[in-house]
Amino acid sequence: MSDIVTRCEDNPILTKDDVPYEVHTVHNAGAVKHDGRYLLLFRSHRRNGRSIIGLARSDDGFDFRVRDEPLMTPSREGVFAEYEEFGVEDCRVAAVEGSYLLTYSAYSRHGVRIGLARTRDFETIERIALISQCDMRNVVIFPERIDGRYVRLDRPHSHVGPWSIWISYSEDLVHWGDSRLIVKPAPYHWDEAKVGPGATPIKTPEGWLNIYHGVFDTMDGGIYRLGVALHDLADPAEVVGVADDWILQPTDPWEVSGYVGNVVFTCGAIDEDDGTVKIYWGAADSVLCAGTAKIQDLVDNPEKVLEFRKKAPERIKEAYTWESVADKYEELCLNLVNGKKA
Ligand code: BMA
Repeated sequence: MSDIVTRCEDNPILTKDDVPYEVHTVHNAGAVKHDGRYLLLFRSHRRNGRSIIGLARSDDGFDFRVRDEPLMTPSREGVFAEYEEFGVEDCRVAAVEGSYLLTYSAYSRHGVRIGLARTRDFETIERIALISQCDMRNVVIFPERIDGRYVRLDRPHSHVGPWSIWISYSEDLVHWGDSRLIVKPAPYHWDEAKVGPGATPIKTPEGWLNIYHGVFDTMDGGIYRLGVALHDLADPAEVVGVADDWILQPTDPWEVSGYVGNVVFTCGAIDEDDGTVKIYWGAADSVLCAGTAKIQDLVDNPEKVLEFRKKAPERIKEAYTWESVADKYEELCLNLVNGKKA
């Protein structure tokens, strides 16, 4: 079976050696087309272990040149200074109503939350608001309002609940609510430990294509892979399908080992008029890679994306519930109290 994503022959397409200022890594990048050029808003660790966001531009989507200065460093002003103290990470970009919305993880001694910024030209960035409390990561805003409201997928960063994809809505981009969990990790599956939104959703005739990341814990640490889900166009809380198989897993040496080994992690993908999509992923939290796929293959190729539609509702239902875990725990405690062996 051939791979659903064709890796770029020149991978990794960006490394720290391409960056004209001092960084230790180049990875997880939001992606968008602006004025006919491809832009990547990538994350870099500095040598102090904290992250900043840089900008790279390209005419063909593969050969990128990095801007002389970083695009975003932790703010020194107002409320943003307090909440970005430990760095800004994993930026996503959505082209909405004539400007570009950037969502990024803001790290501080208070935890991780989401910042929202806006730009028109990728030179001047205006911070708008911190749009979540702690702890939240991986926020992607849909590129258009749906039923009059802005919509986002997000992922609460919780050690109590399952690490799942949620959906939230807003009238004004600042205040978000009506939040609901819509995709859980599936037990004993490649994404059983965590799922989280990846690239900004792509509109297809069959639904919103959500290229997400999933994690499987092994004795050797977590493996980060990419998968696909499809959401109803008119009501994206309605999950039409989640593919059974992953679409990309760490394989190349720079994906398998690096700052954090066995990681492919996406924050952005760009759909083209010819029915393909360019997917960008951070490899081993160290370098940046690109690949292409046919959108139709991702949406419904039955050979490659196993029972894409049929499997999904079942899969979501099958995901373990925390109530059942709590029941088992209670039973165990009662047995111990009653002197029974577990
Ligand atoms: C996640 C985030 C990502 C990172 C991934 C793998 O939790 O921190 O930025 O790429 O882990 O380390």
